[in-house]
Amino acid sequence: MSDPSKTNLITLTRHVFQDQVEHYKEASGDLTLLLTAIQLGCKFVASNVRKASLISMTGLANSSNVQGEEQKKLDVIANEIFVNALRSSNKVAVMVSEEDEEAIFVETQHRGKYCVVFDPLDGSSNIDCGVSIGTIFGIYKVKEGSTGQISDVLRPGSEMVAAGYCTYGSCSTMVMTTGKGVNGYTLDTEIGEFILTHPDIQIPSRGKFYAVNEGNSMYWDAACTKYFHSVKFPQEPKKPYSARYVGSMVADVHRTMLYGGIFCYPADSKSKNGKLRILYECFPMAFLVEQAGGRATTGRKRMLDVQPESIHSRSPIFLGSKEDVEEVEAFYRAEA
Ligand code: P6P
Repeated sequence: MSDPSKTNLITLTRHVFQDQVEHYKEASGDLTLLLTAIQLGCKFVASNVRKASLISMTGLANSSNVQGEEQKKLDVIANEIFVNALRSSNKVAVMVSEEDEEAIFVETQHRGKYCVVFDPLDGSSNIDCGVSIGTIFGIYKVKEGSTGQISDVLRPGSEMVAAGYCTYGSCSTMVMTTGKGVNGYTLDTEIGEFILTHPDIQIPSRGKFYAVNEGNSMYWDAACTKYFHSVKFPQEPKKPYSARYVGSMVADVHRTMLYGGIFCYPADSKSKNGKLRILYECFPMAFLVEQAGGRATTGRKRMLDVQPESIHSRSPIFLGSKEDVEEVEAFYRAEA
């Protein structure tokens, strides 16, 4: 009998379908098909990211997005790839992209029952120097009786039905949840399939790493300043944490998911609501972290309980190992 790991490949599609049959017997299969469209987008982007320098796809697209950020050529390409893949799936009613100022309402003949919020190429400022970047997505089901309107996406993250990210780095790994735990799938570029490589990811209850942009330290509030001081100058016999910060959320969160520790983008005196966007950065990552046994907070409130005011609203976020995040919350309670 040959090695089953080599002859009984569990692809993402097979695994999601198995999950659907086992846990969602009444499911129509629409979410599975939608996730297939997202997979296509990630495979296409992975291919373009890998050869960006070879096909002069690095550099600027001479345009800027709704965030006022200069768009990279790959930002524009990735966004169009995902919008087309989602529309042609016929499973989507509303799309929100980091790259588009307004939500996209899918025309009737292609409309489905899901809403997808996504950042097609997060961390794209790192493209030109080859640092890992990624795609982040979250999925809501339209509300009962709705055919797709803005209120279907301006909802707490706790109402998401699925979320995930795909890293584009030394390998392309899709990490995803449909509400029954978290699994990781690595892209085998030779057969074009995401293969189950990280079943049932569990974040360690405490880590040894902290990830934050220390360049913002002078702007931090008291709770934040005291927390990071506590992990850098701990009382005996505790040892200091190690600093790890890529500046690409998908890379920093992926390390936190696998190794434990804490990833933070706090609010500060120059960014009152922090930098990261609630719908397509904070919520999907918070959903994944909680499903893997971790915790995600704004410092004062469970991240997934936040009610976004607009599709590009921002929030402070601290996520990762449960005990590490609980320590941050204790510092914020003490300063309340
Ligand atoms: P800073 C990338 O631009 C991004 O949106 C996230 O991927 C990343 O975590 C954050 O911004 C980095 O921001 O201010 O530390 O460069």
